[in-house]
Amino acid sequence: MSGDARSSVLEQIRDRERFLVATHENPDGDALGSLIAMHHILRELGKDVLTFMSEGDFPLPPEYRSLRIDDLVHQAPADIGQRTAIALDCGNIDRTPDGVLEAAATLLNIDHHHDNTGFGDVNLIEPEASCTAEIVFELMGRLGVGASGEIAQALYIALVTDTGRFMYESTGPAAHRMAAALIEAGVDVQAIYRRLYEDVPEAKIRLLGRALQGISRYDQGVLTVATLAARDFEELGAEQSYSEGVVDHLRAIRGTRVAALLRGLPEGGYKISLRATDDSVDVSAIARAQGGGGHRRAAGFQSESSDAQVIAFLRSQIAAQLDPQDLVPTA
Ligand SMILES: [Mn+2]
Repeated sequence: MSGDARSSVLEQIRDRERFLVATHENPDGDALGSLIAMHHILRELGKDVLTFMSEGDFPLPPEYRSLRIDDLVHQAPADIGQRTAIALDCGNIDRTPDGVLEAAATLLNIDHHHDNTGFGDVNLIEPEASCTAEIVFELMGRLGVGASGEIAQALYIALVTDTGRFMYESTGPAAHRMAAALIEAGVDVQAIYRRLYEDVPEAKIRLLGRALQGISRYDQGVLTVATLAARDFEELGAEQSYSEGVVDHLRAIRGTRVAALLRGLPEGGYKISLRATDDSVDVSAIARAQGGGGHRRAAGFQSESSDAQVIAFLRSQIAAQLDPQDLVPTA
């Protein structure tokens, strides 16, 4: 389906000499893993490559803090106009730093979000890929680069986190084949598992506890919501990124179709993370209505409204998408 875009990306990577790789704000495992892997792949090919990340993205969430990010820049380099930029895992250009990618000679957009806005000069969008790293992995093979230690580890972290440890619906044979290849390349599965999921700061678990204490359910439980105020983070000494993963616990509650976590921002307003349990509600459409985006079952947006207004908005959006009989309580 995206064969032309793929050949075009491969051609650009082979022909160009200077690159800048970038990803979306508040980078997750797939964003960071794809970014680091692509950086190393380009280096293996003998290219000049810079990694762009905003200063605001630091500190990274604790589980990713040990990842080494080489050739890091926080500003557009002076020669950005001669560089080929590669955006990884970015659904839309608004989730990337102002003006940096647009200034590049060519912009390659590599992503797996179905609602990707196609902002690149070349758009390699593969919605059936479980993670952006899966696309990077495939490109790597075609470029004749092997999965060396750091590349393999970065790709594996991306794969494990974006597939929900190989459990989300997007997890197919390709994801498992990729995992097998990375393990053969020497990835230490247990060490990565420990680092991602079992080296959790106490404040993060306490924050989860606070969120779970305050769960609200609406419309016979179809919508499950928890709210964390900016004050909760302060009181617990929790960083913003510590709320990552809370929404997955909400989604697991029986009867839930949509789970929402409202995270109060220090500057006011909320970041809203949405998860759907099945395809009866497309949460990316709800997020897009507020300037956000994402996947059908995982999306997010930001709002200046009050929590009550956000919840009223979510309820009306869900009701508009659901069959009336879906709102009948289930056993
Ligand atoms: Mn992703």
